Amino acid sequence: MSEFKQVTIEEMEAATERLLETAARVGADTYQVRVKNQSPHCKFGEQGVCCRICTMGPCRITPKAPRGICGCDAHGIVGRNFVRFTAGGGATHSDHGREICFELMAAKPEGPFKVSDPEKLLRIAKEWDVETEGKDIYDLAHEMAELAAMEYGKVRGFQNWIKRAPEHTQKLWIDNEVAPRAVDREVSTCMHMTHMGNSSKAEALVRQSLRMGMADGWGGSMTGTEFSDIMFGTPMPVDTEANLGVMKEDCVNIVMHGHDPSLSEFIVNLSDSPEMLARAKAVGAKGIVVSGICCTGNEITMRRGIPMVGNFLAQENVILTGACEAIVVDVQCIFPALGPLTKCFHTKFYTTSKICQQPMSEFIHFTTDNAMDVATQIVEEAIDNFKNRKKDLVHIPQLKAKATVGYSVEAIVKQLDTVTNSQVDKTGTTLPLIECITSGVIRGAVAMVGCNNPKVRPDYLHIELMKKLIANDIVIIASGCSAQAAARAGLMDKAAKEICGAGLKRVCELADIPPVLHMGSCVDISRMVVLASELAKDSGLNISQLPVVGCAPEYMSEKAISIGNYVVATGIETFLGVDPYVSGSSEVTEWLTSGIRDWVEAAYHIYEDHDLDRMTQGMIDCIEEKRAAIGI
Ligand code: MSK
Repeated sequence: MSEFKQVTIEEMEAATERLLETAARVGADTYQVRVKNQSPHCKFGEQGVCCRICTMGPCRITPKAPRGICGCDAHGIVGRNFVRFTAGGGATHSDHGREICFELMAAKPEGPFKVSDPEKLLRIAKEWDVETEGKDIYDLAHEMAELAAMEYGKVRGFQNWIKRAPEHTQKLWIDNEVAPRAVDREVSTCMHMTHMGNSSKAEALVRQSLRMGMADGWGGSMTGTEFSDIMFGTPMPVDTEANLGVMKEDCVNIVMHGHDPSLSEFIVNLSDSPEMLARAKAVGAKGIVVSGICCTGNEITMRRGIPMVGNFLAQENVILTGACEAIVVDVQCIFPALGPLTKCFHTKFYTTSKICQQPMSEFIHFTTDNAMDVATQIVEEAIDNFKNRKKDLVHIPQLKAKATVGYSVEAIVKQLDTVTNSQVDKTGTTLPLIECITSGVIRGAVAMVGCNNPKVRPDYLHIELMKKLIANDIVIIASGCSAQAAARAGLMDKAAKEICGAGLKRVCELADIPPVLHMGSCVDISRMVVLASELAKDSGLNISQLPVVGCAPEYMSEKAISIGNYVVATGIETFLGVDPYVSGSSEVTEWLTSGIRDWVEAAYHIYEDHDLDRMTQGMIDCIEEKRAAIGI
């Protein structure tokens, strides 16, 4: 085992400073400048008390004007804004899942869309009571994709996936009206409830925001995850690297950004082909490096070991290296700044989805009919662009960390089978992990998720919280940009066991895992709630009794709040490092941080001051309280 080499926040910040010098040289606009231009932020917006749902306003709540023109108070305005924020996130994740269904409908044995994990397809068909006997695997895939797409608009009943939860949890959801109906219906209900002249009662609005989140996590996101696995393979552990240093000065660099795994899979395949490598050599490059940002990056690293060049707030940095031949985006989390920024360099900026069309980009519509043509055009044009580099602008910070990624639920279960020393056969269950937790070798688990955000020192909370938690024998499962922060810092290197407490270090050694497990992209937080459900079912406990908490310390997106709502509604205490614009209503804040516990046995903990020590202690205390409550 190699010696552990951490990459520190200070090193990453110094690398960014150096890249900002290039930005200044070429007159490029960057988010750091725009943050200054936008500061201080609007206080009404920050508190969530600005309403522009009708044209009588906009209305803003102040001590002198405690109600909007329609008479709505701060609680109604904040609650409505919170519901709409969630609907934005839930719709976004779910539409991603729907797109995956359409792609699976187009799968055929000769490709390019194929069934890569037939076992998972059969397993899900059985779960959904679909007859599999004697069916061709592609006929079954098409049938299942059709059924999954129909879930978005089903007229009656709840999302199919909720049957995966323990019965106790399902009952709580149904009894408290947070069980998700059709995905599209929940989005419509959110918009309808919050139209002028409808709901203004905090309790009702918070309840719908949870149900909306549930339609995401136990609906659209779970479909996105599971059907992506069927098409592209269920992730298993694979070694890779992370940080800006994965780009290579003597190679063609193609950076994939966004969330959809499809186009990036084809680009990865093509960039390895002898024809493309020969083309790259012909223009003077030694090879082709494909790397990823945000969740497209997470998808291709989990399945293919493709390196992670950065996360959300690093997207401008990759262009500032001057060595990026093409940045290819699909959907979500794409800065509109990329168009003008790429024009300061030779970088080609491709948008590929009708959902994400941006000025100053080259739009090539990626569909199931032209998948390989689009991938080929992009890779060829990126290679040909190598010769257009402005050599005096090229600077790739030499920061890089090793990582082992690919911890789907299936992979975690398989890997931990090696840890048990029991005589009873526990293979294929979460019981070995439960043993580690009940014996106290591992105190508990934290699901670290979400974006980074300039309101918080970027990646500082992600990385420092994880370091403190693993030092306290708490294992981390991570996804989204949080996972990429961990990987860039070296926390997904198996050698990071060196900075763990003795118990977690021992487990890492026995199971041959890093202390921070990469579980995938944002939609893959559905993997985390499935893992929590399996732990509950195997241990006989309720999910809310498990010493497990969720944390999004630096999130910025609507999707993150939708995620927070389904994680908390699943029964997992959830820690936020950024206020979701609810501080303007004591009632909404009270419901979210306490009242909802009566419905779903968990609530939010909001740390507006993003204080590292308080957040760490809050999570440790929560885990220890849960341990004490079940007598372990
Ligand atoms: S990419 S939603 S910045 S985690 Fe999923 Fe990262 Fe947040 Fe986008």
